[in-house]
Amino acid sequence: MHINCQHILQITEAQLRYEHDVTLREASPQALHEALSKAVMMSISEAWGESKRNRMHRRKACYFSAEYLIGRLVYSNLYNLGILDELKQTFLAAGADLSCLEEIEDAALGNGGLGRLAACFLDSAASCNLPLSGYGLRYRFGLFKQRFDENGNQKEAADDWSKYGDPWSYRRYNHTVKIQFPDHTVLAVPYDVPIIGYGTKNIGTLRLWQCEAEEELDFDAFNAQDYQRALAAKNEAEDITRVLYPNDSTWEGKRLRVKQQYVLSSASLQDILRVYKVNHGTDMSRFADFVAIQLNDTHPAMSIPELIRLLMAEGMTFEQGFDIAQRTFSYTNHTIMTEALEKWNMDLLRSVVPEICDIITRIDNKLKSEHPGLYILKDNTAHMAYMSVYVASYVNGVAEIHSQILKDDLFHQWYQVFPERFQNKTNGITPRRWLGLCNPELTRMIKYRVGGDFLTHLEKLELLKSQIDDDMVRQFNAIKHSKKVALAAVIERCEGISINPDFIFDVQVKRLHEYKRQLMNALSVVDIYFRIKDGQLPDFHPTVFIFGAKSAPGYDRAKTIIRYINRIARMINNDASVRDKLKVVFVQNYNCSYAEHIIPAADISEQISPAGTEASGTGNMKLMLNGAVTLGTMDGANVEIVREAGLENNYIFGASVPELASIRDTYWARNIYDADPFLRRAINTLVDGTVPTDDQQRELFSSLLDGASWHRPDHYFILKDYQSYLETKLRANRDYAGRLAFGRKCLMNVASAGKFSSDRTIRQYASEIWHVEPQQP
Ligand code: 26W
Repeated sequence: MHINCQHILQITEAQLRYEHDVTLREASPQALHEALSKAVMMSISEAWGESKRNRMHRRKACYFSAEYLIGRLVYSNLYNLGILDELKQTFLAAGADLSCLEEIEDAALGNGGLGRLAACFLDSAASCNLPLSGYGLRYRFGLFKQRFDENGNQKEAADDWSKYGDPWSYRRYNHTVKIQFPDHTVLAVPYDVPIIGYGTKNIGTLRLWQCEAEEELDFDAFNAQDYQRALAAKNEAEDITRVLYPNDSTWEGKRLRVKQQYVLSSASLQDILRVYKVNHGTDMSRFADFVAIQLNDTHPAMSIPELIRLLMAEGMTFEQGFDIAQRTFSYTNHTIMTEALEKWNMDLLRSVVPEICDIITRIDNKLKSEHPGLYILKDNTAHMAYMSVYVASYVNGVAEIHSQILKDDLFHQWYQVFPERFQNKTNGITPRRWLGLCNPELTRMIKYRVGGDFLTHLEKLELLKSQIDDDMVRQFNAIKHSKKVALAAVIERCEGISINPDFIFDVQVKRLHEYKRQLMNALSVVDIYFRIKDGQLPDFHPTVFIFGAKSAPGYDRAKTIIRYINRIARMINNDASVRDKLKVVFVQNYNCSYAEHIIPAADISEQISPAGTEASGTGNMKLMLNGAVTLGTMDGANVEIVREAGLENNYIFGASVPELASIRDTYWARNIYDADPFLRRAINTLVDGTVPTDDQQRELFSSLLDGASWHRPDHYFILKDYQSYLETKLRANRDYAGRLAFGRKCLMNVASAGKFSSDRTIRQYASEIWHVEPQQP
């Protein structure tokens, strides 16, 4: 698509004049953002409409997801349009520096991996000209903003991401639909976000639903001066999409969440049915020939009974509706942690969506008559994952090892009955945002060697392998250093901590969860700290350990771990005797935009979950693509990362899935504690006053050594894996001194990252699950 930068500048200036009453030079970042974004929206509108018309009569796929972690859109959209650099020049010449847009807030309409994956998939589908539309919810407040108080506690604040406007969406009130609940009806109003493909005219659509009341104001109540009641319906409706639930991997059976899920399901299906009728007429029997729907985990699983309900309202029988639903839906599982699996109490469900309950009951009856032994309903509880497996055409995990565990373990009985349904789709990431945009320096180096189109043909990275020589390694090392200098400036500005770019940057960034073992990382840092002070690690290469993580606000253990790491950081950073060796930084409010600074600067990527717990991981892929080596376990996508890049170029440690399975019931962490004085000294800092202690740290300590009523000691095998972890970490540290040999390992990782493009993943979904074809715009 050709977009004229001078033209964008002119429209931006006009917008600024009549919407904000300022000149380009006077404009605030927010005003500039709004005006510039609107100018771009105008200039893509024709291509967007054309893309929609192109799709009308063809088979298409819809992605249903409660989360889209799209982050900041302005740079990535300009990047995908191919005008970012030129536009920066054009604006600079006119007196505006677009780097001020770094101040624009992220749209954090997701928690972590699952939400970011959905965003990467949309980028890839648009770039690959695949007919995919996203459906989701437009939360007024996204994932909370995080800061740390003076004691290192996580404090949450509301994320009012659209308070200065949301120029990257159009409100489409004419496509509003009604959602019925027993006691009231609400409106779902769609907001459409363009998904701009890279290097193509094709523009996809993300449609986000916002709940509003049918009647904003009850005038009778207002006249009676009862203002509460006058606004009650408005508030009750808007409450539904008021806030994103900040839970990641722990499930809570909340009423409002049922409502959110039902709105997502019903509004999206009503919309799809409306469009189907426009394009294909009123014969609904061919619905599944034209529409495939992917359920991003079970959060949108109520779509299954809802589609059957809507088809029955059109005159079909239950059996006919079921058949169409079965041919329409597929289901992706993203976690095997049992505490994350959605199980709704039927009384709660019935009080919010009674008709959905009736249909779930009929689905369950059908299942039990066909396959005694399998169930969806048990003990008055609906198991949403089981319903999804039963009705879906295909069920997939998100990395090979994860898909295998689904078959062997979580869905074993189902696999025996429906073996042909089970697939794997190893996750991926969009190389545009996670290399092209965040690391233009490395992108330029690679382009020069493998060709300009590698960001859409990431397998071409392989061509680097035969070219890696000392010159190239030096060039890579220089780029890495420059990205470390840049990150150091960001950290200085945001955290007030200065770090030395000559240190190793060891990075663990991801949601805080016990299974991700940030605590194990922290314990190793404490251990290393004491050993340095004891003079035992004379050759230790100076290292800064960088953490970034949000904890679910109600997850007390995770919050305790954050505070503990902050206490460790304070102790170490204030100890002048290790100043030239060690630094610990826990960045505040880790999000997409922070990731875009941290990831290109990392030397070592920590991916340290116990084998069999992390479904895939996608941060591991982003770090690999930017030339970090992985310090990790044989878990999730790490398995495939080391298969591609070589064991010798990464740092793999810890017990395997079968090893952990075989010790699960007999493992006694305290034996390891008693036998290892170094580990003991590190663990003791939770309780011995080395850093401030408290009841929660004591509880954490005893959860490791004694367990609790609901779990065995050291549930996530920190002590079990510790020794091999520390050894491997120290080996990586020693290897780093050989700057050329280490840089070669980094480059081998870059060159092996081709598989992890989400272009590859989305093409596999398109051909093996959705059966949709790319279409030239
Ligand atoms: C209902 C509470 C809840 C919320 C979110 C339960 C579970 C989730 C998600 C499934 C958590 C999540 O983001 N899972 C991550 O999905 C990524 C994309 O597939 C994987 O790479 C990560 O390994 C997985 O943890």
